[in-house]
Amino acid sequence: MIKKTIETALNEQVKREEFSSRLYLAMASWCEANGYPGAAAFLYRQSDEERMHQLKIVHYINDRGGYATLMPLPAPELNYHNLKEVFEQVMEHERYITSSINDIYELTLNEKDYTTGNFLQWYINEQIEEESSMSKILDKIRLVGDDKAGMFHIDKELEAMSAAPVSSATAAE
Ligand code: OFO
Repeated sequence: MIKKTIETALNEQVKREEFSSRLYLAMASWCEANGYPGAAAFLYRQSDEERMHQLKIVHYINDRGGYATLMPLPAPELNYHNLKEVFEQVMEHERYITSSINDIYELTLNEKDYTTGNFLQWYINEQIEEESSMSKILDKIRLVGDDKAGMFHIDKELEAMSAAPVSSATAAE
């Protein structure tokens, strides 16, 4: 049976992952409406991934005898000046998510809940990957600056990156 402190912390993470999904959906919509179809496809896919991250925690809490609940979410940002700003905010958000996962991991050690600590390892690894790929994308965007041809190329690259299906198998582990 999961401890109340851990259940509460995990439910907070359910909320954060759900917010991530909404945030990336809002960003995807902005990209689609502003001439970046590749970035839009990439962010729609990220939004789906975040939903999988959320579901995985929901199932885990319930499987351990807790109760996964949903909370009210703040409205995501709807207006961006350019693609650089979008990905700067993605980067900032991913760093925030990483630190929230680390905080819960620390709590599991203090509470001696090694099972949940083990469960969180998947998220720790996922955050390493996400931060690294977002930082590479942001570097490229910063490099091309205002060059339209360069930006077109990046958008195509993002489109190619979005082709891989969202792995529900991983989320269902
Ligand atoms: Fe859920 O990994 Fe990004 O936020």
